[in-house]
Amino acid sequence: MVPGWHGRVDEPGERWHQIVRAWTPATRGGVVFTGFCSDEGVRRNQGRIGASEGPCALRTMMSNLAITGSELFDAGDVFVEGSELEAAQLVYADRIARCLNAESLAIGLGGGHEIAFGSYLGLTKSERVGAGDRIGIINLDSHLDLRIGQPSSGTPFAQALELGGASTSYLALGVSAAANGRSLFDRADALGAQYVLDQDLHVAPLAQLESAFERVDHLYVSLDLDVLPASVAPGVSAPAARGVSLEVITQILQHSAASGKLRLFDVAELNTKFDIDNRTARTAARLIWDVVQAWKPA
Ligand SMILES: [Mn+2]
Repeated sequence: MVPGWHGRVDEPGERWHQIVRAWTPATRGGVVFTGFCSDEGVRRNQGRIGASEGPCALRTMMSNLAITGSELFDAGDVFVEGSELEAAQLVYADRIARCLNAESLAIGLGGGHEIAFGSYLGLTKSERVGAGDRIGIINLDSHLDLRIGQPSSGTPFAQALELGGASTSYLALGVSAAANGRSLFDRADALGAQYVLDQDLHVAPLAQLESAFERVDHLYVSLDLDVLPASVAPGVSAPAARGVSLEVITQILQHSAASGKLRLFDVAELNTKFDIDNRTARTAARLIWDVVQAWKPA
């Protein structure tokens, strides 16, 4: 049995906890989960601490999910020691790169949204991304996370765009005009980033997604659970007053997973301290299931 996975047994091989296996260097394909147990980015960003327990809560809620046909592997957790966030991001990035080299779908379990820079770094380090390949980042988030300065949960995509330059594009979906200052929108414009506000996402922007998929070779989708309404996802570092409906978020994720270009997906900002009846962890687990179910390899 893989640590962290446990649950109900009716018949053999029906639920995720019954089929998940420990990742080894010989693992090829399938779906690989890697945890990033970090509070440090949220602490630096002055949010509510508690995201480091996220991977554990997500495994618990994923345990009883019904199998989908995909092989599942767990590559364990990476921990931030003290305030050594940058060192942990490098360790995590190496694990992600190894999964991607083996043509698995890598799924990162956060942790604060500082997981995202580690995820992006892993993608750029992987052999799947050749010279000149274009990377598309889609971030479902009520925040732009384009802050500059000391790396935190508010900076990952500014870091990614700085590292990736013209080869990397950024689309943020569900951004709250009420929760991001003017300077952040100005920075998004200066960086050539695209964004859609929460108030404009009544339906999934399928045409915009299609054209985003066409323009890239590799897709990385990041889900900050604070993009969901606080009633659906109360257990986050910075709850959204409005948010985007679960139906729209689900559609965006399924569409991305089915694009044939999705290499990497991560879920960030689950804060177990504020999670009422595991509501947020349960929702996140279901969204991960939706991605695994819809995922098409290249
Ligand atoms: Mn975020």
